[in-house]
Amino acid sequence: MSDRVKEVVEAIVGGVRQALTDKKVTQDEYRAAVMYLKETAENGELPLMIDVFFNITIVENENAAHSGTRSDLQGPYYLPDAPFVDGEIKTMEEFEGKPVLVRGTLTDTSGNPVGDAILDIWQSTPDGKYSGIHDDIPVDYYRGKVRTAADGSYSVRTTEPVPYQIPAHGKTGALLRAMGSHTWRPAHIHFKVSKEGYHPITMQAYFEGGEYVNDDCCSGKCNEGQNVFAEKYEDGVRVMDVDIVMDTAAAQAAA
Ligand code: MBD
Ligand code: FE
Repeated sequence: MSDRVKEVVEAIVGGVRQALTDKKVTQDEYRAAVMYLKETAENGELPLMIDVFFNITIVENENAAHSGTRSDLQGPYYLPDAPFVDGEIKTMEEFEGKPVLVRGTLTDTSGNPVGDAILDIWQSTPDGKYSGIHDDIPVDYYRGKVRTAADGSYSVRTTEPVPYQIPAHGKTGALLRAMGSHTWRPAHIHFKVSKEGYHPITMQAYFEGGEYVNDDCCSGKCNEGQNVFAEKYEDGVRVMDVDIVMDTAAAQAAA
């Protein structure tokens, strides 16, 4: 384990030193950057800043090592203790969110159903807040776990998310703007899918044609289109068929 820490940290230090050399970074610039990171941490934004720039690389590592549904950004706002819900994620009525039924089937890479798996789902409020993190929104809103049935199926109702702006007035937003970038992500629903014996999947679902689907501030490519869902309605309710394929843990070991 400590071999792993040594190996990875030495590689990161080497990469950063190389960048500082290449760019001839001065004492003043270096000190300003250290203070910037200090303030970012004091404001609780270090996970956000790190994820904006680096989570995409971890996603690429995962996708190179596994088959099945493509992995995607987790982002800084996952909380493991969301409640199990009975078919419906609690959302706030004041937003009058459009209902959406998220449903699908979980299978393994051979097409067999994967029952009794847990889908842990989370999304932001329409004004870009995550429960349990921002503004004292109770943690049982906009988050919920469901279990797949024996045939691998699941379904859960929620409300449609809208394009999401990362906390724009903090250090991360200011840095992105200083770089000439913006602070928006496409509307998205997060999922973590897990079952013992399978490689867990962290993924997101996006909406076809939605703003920022191809211009995510987190360098995301929105999974190269694979988890982008077209508009489809049943009885006036938008449905998203999010079928998911899990790689086995054995395949992971062999990879
Ligand atoms: C988010 O809500 C998010 O999903 C990601 C990937 C990064 C920052 C905020
Ligand atoms: Fe998010």
